[in-house]
Amino acid sequence: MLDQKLKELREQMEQRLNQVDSREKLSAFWQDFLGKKGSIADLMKDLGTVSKEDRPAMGKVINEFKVQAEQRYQEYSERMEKLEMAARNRAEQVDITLPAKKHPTGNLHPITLVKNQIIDVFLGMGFEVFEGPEIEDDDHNFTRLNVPKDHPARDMQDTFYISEDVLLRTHTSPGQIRVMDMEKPPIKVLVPGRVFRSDSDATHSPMFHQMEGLVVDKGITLCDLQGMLDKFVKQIFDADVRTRLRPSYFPFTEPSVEVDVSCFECGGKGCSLCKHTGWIEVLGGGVVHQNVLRNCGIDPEVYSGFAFGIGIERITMLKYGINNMGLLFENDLRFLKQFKD
Ligand code: 2NL
Repeated sequence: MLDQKLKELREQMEQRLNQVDSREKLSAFWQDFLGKKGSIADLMKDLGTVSKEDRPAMGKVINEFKVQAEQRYQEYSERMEKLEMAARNRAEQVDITLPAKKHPTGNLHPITLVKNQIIDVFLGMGFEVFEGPEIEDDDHNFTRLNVPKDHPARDMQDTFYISEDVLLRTHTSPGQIRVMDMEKPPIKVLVPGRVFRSDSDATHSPMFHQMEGLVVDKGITLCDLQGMLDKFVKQIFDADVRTRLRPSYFPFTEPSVEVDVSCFECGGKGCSLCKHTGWIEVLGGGVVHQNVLRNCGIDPEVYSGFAFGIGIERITMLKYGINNMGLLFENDLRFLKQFKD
């Protein structure tokens, strides 16, 4: 009797297990077979009807069946876990080949880009960078730079005065005066910054950007200036541009020079960029005037120096082929976004 029941239960168990495809069905299987009111518990109860002699052997068989059912349950439990994990992985799968969402980013202003490029070139030559104040006094901006009292640059027409002797710096040179006040030679410094002149038309902005350099040491000559600036323009414009110096005049340098580069557009043959001269003026400089050194407590019998001034707007326009300076100050995003690198 019990033998027969056991055989049927074995078949039923395999049938049920074959249908198990979820945790719920597996739970139901456990309830029906191994639960308190399940088939195996029923078998145990039926054991009472078996004769005393057969009872131990029968009990052993039922127990073995129970262990077997538990093992099968365990197997399916693990199988369900694997299936669930696989289903979850499928559901949560991400396409790693999908391009990332682009975050809108800003970019540096072309003037800042060029300022940084110029600084990089001179850092490579061993210069240090110093920034002076934008509000200066007449003494640092003019007097100690050997600009005479009657010089037109000092005129109210050209300079923004805050009071009789306080003004917006007209060049970054007062910054170098401050460096010479603080440090003894050798000095090798680059001074970038905003400068102000009371001038406003298509080619002049009342605020523009300058970068001046100053080198003071024993035995510095105009040749050192030419050599360094030649290396500079080759790195900023093109490796095969040439330079030439033309005589010029600044109150703070003697001799003074304008530095031209051979036209990087036409190679010197003549085009509209170089106005058919083959040369483009890029900056001014010279040998530091002895009066300027003396005004900073540096003995011109022992030391000499060179200085130069670069207009950053001008270099930016030349480098990027910008024909209208206004574009650099209008902050039209359609213009500025073109400098994203
Ligand atoms: C230009 C010309 C120049 C200087 C700047 C300078 C500074 C000191 C002493 C002597 Cl502390 N010179 N600066 C010298 C010559 C030219 O700038 O055309 N800039 C846009």
